Amino acid sequence: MSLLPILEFPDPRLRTIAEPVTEFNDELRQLVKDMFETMYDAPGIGLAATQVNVHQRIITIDTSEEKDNPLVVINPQIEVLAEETERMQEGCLSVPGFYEDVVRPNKIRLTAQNELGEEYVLEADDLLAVCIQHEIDHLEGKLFVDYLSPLKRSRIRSKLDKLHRQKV
Ligand code: QAP
Ligand code: CO
Repeated sequence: MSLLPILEFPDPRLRTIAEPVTEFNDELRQLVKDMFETMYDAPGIGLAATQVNVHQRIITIDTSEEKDNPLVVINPQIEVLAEETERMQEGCLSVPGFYEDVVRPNKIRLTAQNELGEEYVLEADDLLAVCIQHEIDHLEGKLFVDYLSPLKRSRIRSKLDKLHRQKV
């Protein structure tokens, strides 16, 4: 098991579009384990492979209080089930320290595969629905800051740029 380094905004690698997973092998299962370890350590409720610089359609999620309900989401597809939207304060392990409101559909149906390649269907609402959409955005090279005003986004970018310069 190992903790994986997380890419941070505005790293251009976060803009990569992820490829579908075609081989459900031990290497994939090890990556999924490492992603859970990295996510729980952060701590976070969702992590997309894009964030650890692996450009395949793989997501780990656990929105439970007890951190005992891991969800593996591979090759996801979603369908919006309701007109209602949810305004929720979102954060992101790739945008550390910043939280802003984002509006998204609040009821979805997810079709995805687990780490064995088995397909499942799940209906989600509220936090889980928002988290799934946030993570699928990562696979498309999209970040929650893209939903904010250009001014807010550029303020976040300069603050993180400054922090990154101090680290080097
Ligand atoms: C996405 O985000 C999400 O800034 C998952 O310093 C978040 O796990 C979906 C985190 C909220 C819906 C609502 C963020 C950890 C974790 C930070 C996360 C930080 C440390 C974010
Ligand atoms: Co994120």
